[in-house]
Amino acid sequence: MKKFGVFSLLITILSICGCGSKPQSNEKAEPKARYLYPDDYMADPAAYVFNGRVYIYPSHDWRSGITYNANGEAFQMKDYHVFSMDDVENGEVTAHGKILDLKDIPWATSQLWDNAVAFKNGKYYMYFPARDKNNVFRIGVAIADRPEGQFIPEKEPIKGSFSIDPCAFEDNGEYYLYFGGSGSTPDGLSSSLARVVKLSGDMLQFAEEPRPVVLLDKKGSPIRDPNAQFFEASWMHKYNGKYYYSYSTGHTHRLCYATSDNPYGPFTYQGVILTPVVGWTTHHSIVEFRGKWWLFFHDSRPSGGVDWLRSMKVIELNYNEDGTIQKIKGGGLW
Ligand code: FUB
Repeated sequence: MKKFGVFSLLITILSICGCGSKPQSNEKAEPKARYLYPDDYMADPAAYVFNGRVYIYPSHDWRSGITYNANGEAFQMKDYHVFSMDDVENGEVTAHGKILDLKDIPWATSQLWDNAVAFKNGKYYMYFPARDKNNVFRIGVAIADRPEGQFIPEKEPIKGSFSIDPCAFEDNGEYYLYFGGSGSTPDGLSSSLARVVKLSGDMLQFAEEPRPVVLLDKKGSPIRDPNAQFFEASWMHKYNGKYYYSYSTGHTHRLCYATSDNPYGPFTYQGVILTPVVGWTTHHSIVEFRGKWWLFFHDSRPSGGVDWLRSMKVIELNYNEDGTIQKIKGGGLW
């Protein structure tokens, strides 16, 4: 995440007070989105249905004292919590508490960012990124018997893993991990490339070399428009037999999506799911629960626009008859 600066902060402040002289959008906050946990800052909400309930696994933002810089070091998350509910619209959100702590992960040193959880053969597997002892982002696994945790981390990260924002996805009994984020490759290069990899049968390793997630425009050419290019925040869901790959465009602050007939892609760009929110980052998950589809996401409105103090939200997501997703307004002014 190479991104923050005074300009970013200024834009965010203008977004919040709605007083930018040249706003790039005049959208108002989406009224129907529900903040899920006003008691604390939680971001990157990864939502799943386990045992008839929705479980949400966010990143846990806090005031570490580090403010914005080019490497995203303001995001010093050091533990994970889990939340659940049985009614997305109005139900009580149960906070189950802490499920994994940085100090208990032998290989990790900092920055527990967006995670993902998968269920297989009676166990829950959490995939999470963190910086290792060489300051490189790797992806680790932690295992639990229940969705509420506790999650016990493996001693080493996944062999050959790198980067951030894992998304675990099950399809016909095979498990895939989508991941990647600009600036978080081992060589430190900015790489706007997502990866997809099949997981091993024991869920603890990659079963193959990660492959690029190829995103094409409607003419079949690689996407060059910054408003549509991948930056971070991979998510995969399936709808009517099609694979929907969604992601953040980073510097242009949109959540976009592309579809394919194959979980490996290539994916054809379809459009914007969520226009910019208040705050620099945008990150989400999409899940079906009791016949409705939901977009879980975050924004920085409750913190007064602090990019690294985000709050998780949810809003219903609707499809058109042709399978395209109806665009949702994020309420930001980027
Ligand atoms: O929460 C830390 C990082 O911010 C995530 O990994 C990115 O996707 C962005 O939301």
